[in-house]
Amino acid sequence: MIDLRSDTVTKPTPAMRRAMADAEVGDDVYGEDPTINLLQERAAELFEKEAALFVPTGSMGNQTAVKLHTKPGQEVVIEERGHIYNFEMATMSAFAGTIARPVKSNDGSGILTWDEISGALHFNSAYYVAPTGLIAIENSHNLAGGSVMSRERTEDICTRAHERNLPVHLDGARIFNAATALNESVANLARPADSVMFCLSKGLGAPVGSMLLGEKAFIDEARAIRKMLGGGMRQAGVLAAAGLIALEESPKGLPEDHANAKRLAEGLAELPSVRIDPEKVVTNIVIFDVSETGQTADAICAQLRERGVLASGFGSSIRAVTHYDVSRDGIETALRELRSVIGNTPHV
Ligand code: TLP
Repeated sequence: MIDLRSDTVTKPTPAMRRAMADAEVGDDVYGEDPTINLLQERAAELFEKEAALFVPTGSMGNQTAVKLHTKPGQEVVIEERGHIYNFEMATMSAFAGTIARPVKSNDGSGILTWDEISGALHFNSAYYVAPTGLIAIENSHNLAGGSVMSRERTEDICTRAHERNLPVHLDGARIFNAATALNESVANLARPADSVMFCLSKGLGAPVGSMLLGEKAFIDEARAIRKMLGGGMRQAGVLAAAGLIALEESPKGLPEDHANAKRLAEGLAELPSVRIDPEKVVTNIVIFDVSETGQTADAICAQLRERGVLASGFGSSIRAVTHYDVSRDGIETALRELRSVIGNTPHV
C-alpha cells in the first residue's frame, strides 16, 4: 500500500526502535524519566523557549494552550480551516469554555494578515460581546494545503497582538516542514509566539508524541493541565527516545518529502479535471479539487484503495501527504493509478 492519507502513518525507523529498546526510563509524573527530561531540554533549546513539555498528542498540546491562555466566555481568533477549530472535537468549548471566531483568509492561502485578524478582534466592545482571549495560528497550515507563514508575518501578527495584550499560540504540528520550506530555523518561526506545539509524530515520523513550549511558568501550569486531561504518563521515555531521534534525524529528510509532494502536484495538474496549483505546494501536503471529475472524492479514494493507494477525501477535495515511508517510485505509482481512476474523465 502507498499510504498518502497522512504523515502520521509512518512506522518508526530502525534507529528509533533501537533507541526505544535501550531507553533509560523513570516515572514521568514524578519528573523522573531521564529520556523525557532530555527530550524536553533539547526541544526547548532548539526552539529557544524557556521550557517544553512532552504530551501524548498535538491536540492535547493545543488544547492545553487554549485553556491556559484564555478565560471561559472568550473568543479564539483562528483561520476558518484551522485544526484547533475544525478537528479537535470542540474541546476549546468543552474544556476551555471558549468559542472560535473563524476568519477567512482572503487570498485563500490560509495565512492570515494582521488586517484580517484585527477585523475579528473584540476589545472594549459592548459588555455583551465576547472579548478575544487568544489568536491561534497554524504553520504549516494543514487544511490550506501545507501553506507556510513567513517569519516576518509571524512577527507582525505577534507584535501587534502583544501591543493589545493578546497572546498568540502557534499550532506548529508541522513547523519543521514550514522551516524547511522557508529555509528558516524553527526558533525564528516560533520565537514571537507565546506558546508553540509541534508534533514528533507527523513529518518527523516518531510513533507518538508532541511538544508544548513556552515560558517556564506556562509549562509548569501545562503539566497540571496535562494531568487533568489524563496525559500524565509514566515510563514514557520509550516514546521520548524515538522522539529524540525524530528531532535530530528526521528534518534532514523533509526536502525529499517536499520534492515528492511537488512532483505529485505537477502530475495531478496535467489531469484536465483536477484543480490544483503546483506552485502553491511548498511542503508535504497536496490537496486537489476533484469536483469537475464527475466523481466524488470518496468514490475516487475507494477506487484508489483497490489499486493499492490510500488518500483522504475532504468534501470535494482529496488530500495526499508525503512522508519518509513513500519513495519517489511510490509517487509515480500513485500518479499512474490516479490517472487511470480520474485521468480521462471529462470536464463537467
Ligand atoms: N492532523 C491529522 C488529522 O487530525 C487531520 C492529520 O492527519 O493531518 N494540528 C495540526 C495542524 C494537525 O494537522 C494535527 C493532526 C493536529 C494538530 C493534532 O495532532 P494529534 O493527531 O497528534 O492530536
